[in-house]
Amino acid sequence: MRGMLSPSLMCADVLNLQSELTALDDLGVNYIHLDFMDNHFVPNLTLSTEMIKATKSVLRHMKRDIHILAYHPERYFDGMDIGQGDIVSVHYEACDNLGEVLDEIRRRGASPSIAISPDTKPEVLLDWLDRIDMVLVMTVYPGFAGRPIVEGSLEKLAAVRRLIDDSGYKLLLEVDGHVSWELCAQMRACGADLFVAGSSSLYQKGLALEEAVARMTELVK
Ligand code: S6P
Ligand code: MG
Repeated sequence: MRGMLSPSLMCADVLNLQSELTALDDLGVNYIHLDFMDNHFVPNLTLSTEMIKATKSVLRHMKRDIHILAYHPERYFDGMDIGQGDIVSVHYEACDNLGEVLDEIRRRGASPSIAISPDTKPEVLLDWLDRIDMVLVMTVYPGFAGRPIVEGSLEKLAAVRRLIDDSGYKLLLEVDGHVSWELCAQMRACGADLFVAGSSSLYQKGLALEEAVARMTELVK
């Protein structure tokens, strides 16, 4: 399988989200990364549930890659109208009833995924691999765009890939945080399938979107 882009909408022009979405869709991008934050699990707020729900009405081919950086993520599922075709990542560190949350995502027809923050060990995933379709590895401390990569993140990404492959389950692996022009090919070599493209690549100021998408698609192929 080729590596796929998931541009992060919080890094796009937030005053023109509809045209940003349409442009990516027209370029054949596979996923759009939608961050939801509660200002508790992480000290920030980004897209609202209402905005995430509204993306459904404009997307044609692109699928929603929803990343919930919040405690009690299940409280927001109705508001985002999660369902068929969506990937929904919830944080291991934010759920005290992880199994129920994952099952609820599946019950709604979406693909459950576990996100792990930089200080969380890959081994915590072992108990959950049969209930998820993807693992999201955060390679920066979550909450903001433009953060530096956490040391040891590439090794961790490779370790998660090995852990998944050794289990025999066929799961996607997404990398989120400082997926830069310089690092994205190395992240691909570490086994990532889905690349969150933000301010350190696609949304660097002054780049034409079409060229940036083509260049990054080539780097992670
Ligand atoms: C932030 C969020 C991420 C960012 C992305 C930004 O915690 O989950 O998805 O939008 O990491 O990319 P960059 O290249 O600015 O780090
Ligand atoms: Mg994210």
